[in-house]
Amino acid sequence: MDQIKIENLEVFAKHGVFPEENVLGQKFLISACLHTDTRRAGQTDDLKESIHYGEVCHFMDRYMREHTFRLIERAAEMLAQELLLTIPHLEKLELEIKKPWAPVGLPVEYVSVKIARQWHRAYIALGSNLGERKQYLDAGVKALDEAGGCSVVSVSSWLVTPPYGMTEQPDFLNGCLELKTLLEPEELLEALHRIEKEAGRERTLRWGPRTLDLDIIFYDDLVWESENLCIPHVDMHRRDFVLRPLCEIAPYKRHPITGITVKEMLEQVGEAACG
Ligand code: PH2
Ligand code: MG
Ligand code: MG
Repeated sequence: MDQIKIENLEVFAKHGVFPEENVLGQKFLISACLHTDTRRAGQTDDLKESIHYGEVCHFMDRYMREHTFRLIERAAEMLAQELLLTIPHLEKLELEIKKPWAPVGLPVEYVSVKIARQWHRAYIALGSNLGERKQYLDAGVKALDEAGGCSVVSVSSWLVTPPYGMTEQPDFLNGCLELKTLLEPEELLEALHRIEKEAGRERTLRWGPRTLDLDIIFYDDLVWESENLCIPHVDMHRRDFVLRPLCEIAPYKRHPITGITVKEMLEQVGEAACG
């Protein structure tokens, strides 16, 4: 991806662990590397197709002056998040905050913190087979779109599917959505659990009936396994009720381990079902 760079923007602000720093203030130098596709702007000569670096400078200056944090880690974290949420076309950001007058008591050019933060793309499968199924799924989409650092990009249609696995339970309503998120996988899982809980989900039977089930299918091209989370979802390639709606919104997305597209996985599941 292309980059737009801002080097050593000078800001006077009051971040610091010592109370004097929060009163007197001092100089900070901010450098940002903005990752964005500049091709459209390059072709059209239209600023709206790119990132206005002047706006970004003023945004950073205002944010740094209007907030006071103890740590430059916190200042960088918060500023990076606000920039990604606010600036259109900004996909990824490297941000360095330097403190040239840091109260170290020794001659030092500066101390700094440098972080990289970015938007991730996740695909989430939704399912419900208790009560007002459509309302639960719609509420799930809304809650995800409103969750901090999350934005729903596209949603499949809702499909009625017979129960898979434990078959003695009501039919499901299933669908999938694409999510833009600043959350890391484990944070995203926590957010999904919170939303399931708010939909009255009670975890009694594994694979039992539920008001709302939200599963991470893909997260970028990440392959990840931990105690409570496996990405890609372990059984997705066998599940018609995941692949059919997912194929509506991401037919050519490839499984990061097998390299097989969603469309191909769906065809394979169909063939297996036909014997
Ligand atoms: N979810 C399960 C188990 N079985 N069957 C269908 N049709 N739809 C589901 O969402 C589903 C299921 C466990 O999460
Ligand atoms: Mg599930
Ligand atoms: Mg689940």
